[in-house]
Amino acid sequence: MTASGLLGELTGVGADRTRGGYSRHVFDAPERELRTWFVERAQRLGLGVETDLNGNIWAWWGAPGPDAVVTGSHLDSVPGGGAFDGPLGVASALAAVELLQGKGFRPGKPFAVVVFAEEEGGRFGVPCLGSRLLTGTIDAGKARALRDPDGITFAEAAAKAGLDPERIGPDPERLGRIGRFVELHVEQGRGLVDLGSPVAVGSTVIAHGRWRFSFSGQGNHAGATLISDRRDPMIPAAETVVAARRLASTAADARATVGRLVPTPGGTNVIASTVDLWVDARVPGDTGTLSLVEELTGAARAAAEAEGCRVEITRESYSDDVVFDDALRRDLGTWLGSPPELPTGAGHDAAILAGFVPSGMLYVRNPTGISHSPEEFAESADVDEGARALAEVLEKMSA
Ligand code: HGY
Ligand code: MN
Ligand code: MN
Ligand code: MN
Repeated sequence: MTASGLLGELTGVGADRTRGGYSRHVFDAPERELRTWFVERAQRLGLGVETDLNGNIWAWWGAPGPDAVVTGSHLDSVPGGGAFDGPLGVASALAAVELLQGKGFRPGKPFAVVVFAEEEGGRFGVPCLGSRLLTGTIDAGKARALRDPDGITFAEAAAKAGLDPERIGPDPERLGRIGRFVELHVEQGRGLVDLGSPVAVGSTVIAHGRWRFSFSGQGNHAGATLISDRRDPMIPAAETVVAARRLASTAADARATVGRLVPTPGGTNVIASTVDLWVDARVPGDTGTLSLVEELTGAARAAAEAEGCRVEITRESYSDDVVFDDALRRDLGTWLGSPPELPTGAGHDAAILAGFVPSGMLYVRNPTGISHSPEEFAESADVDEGARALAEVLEKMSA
């Protein structure tokens, strides 16, 4: 089955009728359906499948072992996301195995396809949760206690999915098996369109993090409360949204986004008592993101004080700049006839693993250049070209 054919099997799973696109979040019904699809497809290729203590799925071609060649990505999405971000890398990995098996290739070293859990953080708020747990780069207790919008903890959701919540945490045994890791991913920008190439090699991932700003004031009646008597948390929240854009516009190559803002109680005729918003900040380099957020914190505190409100700011996740392994990056380029190399502002599990094992990425052209949106796209011809490129490099890595 080609990668485009495998992807086609996922059409409609988790389609979000209200927001458009796909909403597939760790351990929810659509994501569990994708897990079942992956296990079934991997077993059809004769791969041995196991779900690890953090909900990541490993499909081994032959016996698990050290110095393994591992490829894969994620199946979960952002709310209302596209069809390719994540599943493209998983479908291409399965298609690459089938291509290699079809030509009679057998890996000369342990070989696995992996699906990481909750890469988008769309349910529990921390991106790359599965790969952070695998590598021990998130405190296990903090991870277990993460709550989704309905108040369900990750531990409770994991238990319902059949995991032992007490075992959630670092997995040095499985991490220790990985020799090198390559993730194929749809490009989340227009680089390849402008360069006229179907595939690129990843070079860097810029630093990025997520902060929660919780503003609290006095809930009250929208009609019976004079402006002079208000302590409306929506005001400093709105000023913080605008300040984030202003600060990101003045810092080189910076990005700051507020895509999620939740007033409580959320009535049209009600002055909110609290407003929570989340800032996604990303600036290349090892200090830019943190200093942008520091300035934003000052602006938020001043705005809150001016309105007689309080604000509490919590860092929910942060990742430093990542440069992918130099030797692997050069090998990927040589093996694929020197395709373009692309930096990215998008986070990936490969960037989490890069701190522990030589990791690299391949990108597949996205003609719209749009991602985290139903408009995310990749032509079938490019999808299948990407799977062939992945098969090529995996064969070289596991010979
Ligand atoms: O947010 C990101 O950059 C990635 O899609 N998780
Ligand atoms: Mn994404
Ligand atoms: Mn992704
Ligand atoms: Mn009333």
